[in-house]
Amino acid sequence: MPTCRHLILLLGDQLSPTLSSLSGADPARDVILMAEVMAEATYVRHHKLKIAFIFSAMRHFAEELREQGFTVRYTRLDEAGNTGSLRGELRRAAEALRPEAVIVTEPGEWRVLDDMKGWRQLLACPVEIRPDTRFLCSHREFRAWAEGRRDLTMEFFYREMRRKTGLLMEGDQPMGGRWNFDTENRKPAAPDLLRPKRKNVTPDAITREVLALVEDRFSDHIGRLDRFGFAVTRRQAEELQDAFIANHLAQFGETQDAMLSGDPFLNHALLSFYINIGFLDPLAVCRAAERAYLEGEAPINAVEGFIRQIIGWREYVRGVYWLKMPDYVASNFFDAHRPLPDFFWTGETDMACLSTVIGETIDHAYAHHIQRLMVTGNFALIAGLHPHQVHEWYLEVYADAYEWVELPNVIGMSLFADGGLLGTKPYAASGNYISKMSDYCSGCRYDVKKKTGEGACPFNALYWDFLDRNGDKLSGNRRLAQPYATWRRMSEAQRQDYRATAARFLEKLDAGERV
Ligand code: FAD
Ligand code: DLZ
Ligand code: SF4
Repeated sequence: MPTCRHLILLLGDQLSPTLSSLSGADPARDVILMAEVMAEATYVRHHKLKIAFIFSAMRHFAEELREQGFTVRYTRLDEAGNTGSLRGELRRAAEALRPEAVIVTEPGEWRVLDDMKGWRQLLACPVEIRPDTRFLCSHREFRAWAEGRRDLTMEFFYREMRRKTGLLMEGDQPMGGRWNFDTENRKPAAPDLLRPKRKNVTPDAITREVLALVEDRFSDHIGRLDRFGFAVTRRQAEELQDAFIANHLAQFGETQDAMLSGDPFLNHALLSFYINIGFLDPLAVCRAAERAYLEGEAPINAVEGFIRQIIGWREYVRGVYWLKMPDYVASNFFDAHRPLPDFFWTGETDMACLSTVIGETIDHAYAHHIQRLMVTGNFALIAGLHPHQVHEWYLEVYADAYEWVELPNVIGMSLFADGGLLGTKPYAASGNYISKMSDYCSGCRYDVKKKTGEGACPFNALYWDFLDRNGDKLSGNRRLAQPYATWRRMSEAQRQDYRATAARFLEKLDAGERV
């Protein structure tokens, strides 16, 4: 005789009361299964903060469900008998509870979905995989949008999402008369002592227990736990959302692309962690931002820019991921093979931009978009680092990283390893961009103004060397016509100088010398 009707498996990034697998759930007849498992914590070696955040959020969410009357079967990582994998825990629970059916919401990673498809054979009952309705755009809708298009320009997808949601719309026209206010969002920033400080959530007893567990079991993973300040309940995440809208949204646009030493967060939302695990509903976050605009509390450039990231980029990269997987993960358009340098794990490099961004990543499991794209990503691109190693690094070190969102951002947007499916040109830049958008260069051993030779900023020679090395693949790209024209106008001696400077730098890098 079955001892429960449905066994509902919730994953660590499925902590939403509105989750499709919970729809129709009956506390009297159904059992919810949640499991902390080694396989999920180590398939890449996640940052300690990320593991602690997810485990604590899972434990708090299980409590919330119990308060609603649900029976939650929760496996802790250190519990005796923990099989170490999702399928193992599901089988153990199914053998004990003999459900009529297992219900799950589709996962955010292809590898888990692939495994799930074999669960029917594993269990003595049917497995129902429901769509993840927390996204605005279903797989079917995205496929229909993408079908027959020569290029998948995000901007056009974004306009569809604006129309679909009605966000910042007046009838069928965009509020403010334009769809996109990005030209107003590219300013550098100055230190601002009056910028409101971020609220850290003080760890409670549940989190403290998790922190001790993570320190004990994952001591060799990257990161430190002493600054743990993540929200671990939905209520806490909502408070952080409200604080962002009240204190930072108005300035979000103008400092969006800026980078400042000692101010890793600027006016960014720091909400991706909570949106991605399901504590915050993306549409509700956007509606709250829209309200701030309508009430005159934040300007259109900030609010439009913020909403575009969520209903535009976030939905779009998910669409691309499911459209292109499983082959997408092996993309390597430039045939880049250089291994990831050790300093990606320690921040120990003389390049101040990289040591700052990697150091902040180690401290917070966070870096903002331009740091990820134009510092670490740009370096990986122009130094020819292997896309798969770069992808795994991003998946490990950021607390908001799940493959559906991380992979297209890394493989597509940052490394152009998909050959231009997601972006129209690679985001390659010399030191000049970093110098313009940050204060990093003033504290650097290298000279950003020096183009070649000893002491020159490595980004300068690597940038030209990258264009030169990949001329056969890129010189026909209309958006790169100007840099290629500049390269051709240089004297052969100058071009050789760039090539030689880049080669010397890459030799040192390959030899494991400090750079
Ligand atoms: P804000 O800059 O304040 O933006 C607001 C929200 O918009 C974010 O919370 C996020 O939900 C959404 N958003 C913004 N940009 C993107 C984007 N490009 N793709 C998807 N959503 C976006 N984002 C992740 O959530 N997980 C990742 O693993 C991840 N990896 C990235 C790797 C690279 C190389 C790059 C260039 C970007 C990556 N991003 C990733 C996108 C973006 O950098 C983060 O979403 C953002 O930095 C999160 O911080 P925030 O909440 O302060 O965002
Ligand atoms: C990231 C993560 C980690 C570190 N640990 C767990 C876990 O122990 N149990 C779990 O259910 N989920 C975990 N997750 C999140 C999953 O890896 C995530 O659900 C899949 O990658 C699909 O997005
Ligand atoms: Fe980075 Fe070059 Fe500036 Fe140094 S000089 S911080 S390496 S961009």
